[in-house]
Amino acid sequence: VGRFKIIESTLREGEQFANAFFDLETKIKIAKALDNFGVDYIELTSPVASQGSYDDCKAICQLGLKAKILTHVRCNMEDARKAVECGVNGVDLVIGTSSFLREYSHGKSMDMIKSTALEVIAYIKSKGIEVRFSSEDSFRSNLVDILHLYQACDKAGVDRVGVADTVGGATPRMVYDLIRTLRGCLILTLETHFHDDTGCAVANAHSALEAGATHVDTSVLGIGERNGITPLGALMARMVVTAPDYVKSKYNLKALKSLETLVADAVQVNIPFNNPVTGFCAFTHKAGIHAKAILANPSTYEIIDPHDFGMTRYVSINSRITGWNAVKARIEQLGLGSEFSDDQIKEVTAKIKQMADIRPLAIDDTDSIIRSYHLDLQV
Ligand code: HCA
Ligand code: CU
Repeated sequence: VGRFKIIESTLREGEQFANAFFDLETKIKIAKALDNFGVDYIELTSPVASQGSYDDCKAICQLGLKAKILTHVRCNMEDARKAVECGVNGVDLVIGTSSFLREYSHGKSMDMIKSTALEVIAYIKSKGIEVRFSSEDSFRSNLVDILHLYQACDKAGVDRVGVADTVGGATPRMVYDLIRTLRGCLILTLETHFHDDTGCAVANAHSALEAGATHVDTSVLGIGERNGITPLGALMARMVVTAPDYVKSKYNLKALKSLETLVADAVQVNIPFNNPVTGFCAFTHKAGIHAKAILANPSTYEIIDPHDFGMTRYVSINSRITGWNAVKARIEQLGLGSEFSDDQIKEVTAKIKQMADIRPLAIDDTDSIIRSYHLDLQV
């Protein structure tokens, strides 16, 4: 599970998000922010899509980023030539292998797919460029078919093969089984791509890594076709718990919030309230029982240390489920700690609860309950 690599696809899969329109300036900002975060690869929209996509791909290749630049094209010679022209470090080839896609999309047989794939791989390798071959809709493809295809690609010197849950229907167990099987057939460098239609994209990525996958595709906030793919931030949250040393040393976790804000603004959405790590309440503790324990030792109710991501925890006292230990902590924050006895804190807590039974309270409301109680103490 340890040493996985990220193929960041905000500028490819993410461009397939309903709201996405990235001009070159925005693409450059996002590419630099991803590079600063420490992703291994940045994947760009196919240069065949439009003239603008072609020009932007070239421009981003010339930025001299640490991350390797990939573009993502259909598995044919024409697309491959365009990709190579742009100066990318690698080309991600994709073709549908499920019967759905063979029948209703490109109409090719498995034999045709294989012979084209081998020709295209040989061409890209001859240019000294990295090449990956992926079968779209892998989980609804015939296992024997894709195994033979991957093995042929492997023999032809492909750098990675890719597995994609294009429709988001796979479960963590299905993922584990398929990745294990491929590893058992000596396919050693395995990229994985999970859509989130059934809410399993992060769990599936984790399961893939457990089974021996080496690369995971992500996008910032998970943006992509339909409801998107494995979100970079949620994967970081998952993996900082699973492999803390690797994740903390490799990725610039403190830059996550600003990266997400950049992309959220670019596509005009908000960071979801319940987003792992960066959602506004991700480190807010409310119930009195929780607050007491959190104040004594944060690990009691936090699996992730907010400071690893440059975030802060917040103990809410603005509700009827608060407790006097939490109120005491707030009183100390207000610099009034030495002026209240424990009994007085319990009394002011009762006042807060009384008020909170009547209406929702904001932090200012509870602060002023504390302050006016404090004033009354002095007369
Ligand atoms: C699509 C293509 C893809 C490709 C994934 C890959 C998918 O938009 O359908 O290259 O591995 O989800 O299958 O994003
Ligand atoms: Cu996809």
